[in-house]
Amino acid sequence: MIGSLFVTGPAGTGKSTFCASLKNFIQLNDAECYIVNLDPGADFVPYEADVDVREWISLSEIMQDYSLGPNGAQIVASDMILERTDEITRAVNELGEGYVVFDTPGQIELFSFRQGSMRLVDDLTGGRTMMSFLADSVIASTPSGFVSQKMLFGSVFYRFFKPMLFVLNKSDLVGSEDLARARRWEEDPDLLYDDLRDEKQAMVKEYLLGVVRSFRDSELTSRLYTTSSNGMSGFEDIYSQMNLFFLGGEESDTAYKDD
Ligand SMILES: Nc1nc2c(ncn2[C@@H]2O[C@H](COP(=O)(O)OP(=O)(O)O)[C@@H](O)[C@H]2O)c(=O)[nH]1
Ligand SMILES: [Mg+2]
Repeated sequence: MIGSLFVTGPAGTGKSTFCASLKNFIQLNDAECYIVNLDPGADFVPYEADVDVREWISLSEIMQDYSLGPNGAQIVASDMILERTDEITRAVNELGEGYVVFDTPGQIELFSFRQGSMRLVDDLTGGRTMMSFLADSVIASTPSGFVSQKMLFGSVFYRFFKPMLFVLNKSDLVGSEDLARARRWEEDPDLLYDDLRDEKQAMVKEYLLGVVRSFRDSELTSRLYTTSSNGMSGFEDIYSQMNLFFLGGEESDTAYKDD
């Protein structure tokens, strides 16, 4: 494995589609890329997985065996992935040389907020990993929506403490001006602060402004990536960050500073 990228984010932000497009993009650039599906609950994924946890874990069997509904079964399935880590790691290690992209469960909490996921990430990759957090471009196009997505990004970042790309996916659904403004918000928390003050006149204002101040003070800002998984745009930036981080060169532009 050259290195890996874990694709996290809330349900429906396009994680699985992003994995498929990133693999296509990397292969079109004459490098090898494999996808590992870590979502046992996926009915359908828009790619042919090179390693698939559904080979070991079946949600419908769990529902039957433990008399659980789909939500309970998803939680049991997450724990079963941990029990099967050795077998899944062996399958990952048998893949050829190249990048490995990990698709994570639809619901963010089943991966990002489960005890044991940090260990899983290191076991599966030997620590050779970057992460990405996919947010929804439409939600992130208002100042308060942007802050809410950024807080989620921050909470995933502080779980894993890996180099992490903040990505607005589905960029095809908003105008280029909205994307440009979101990029400026990421680079300049003072501008986000001003725009937020204009948007929110209500009580929550002080709370949200405090959060933005903390982005600025904690330096939890880096660069915003925008992609359209449907339109296959924005992947050159993601791929070049992966190359920079794993193959050397300049310091890559992630919200991660290791001293
Ligand atoms: N317009 C648009 N739709 C997208 C994009 N990426 C994914 N989708 C759609 O969003 C829905 C959810 O995508 P999926 O990849 O399953 O999301 P996941 O739950 O995060 O894995 C599907 O209907 C996709 O076709 C995108 O970049 N633009
Ligand atoms: Mg998915």
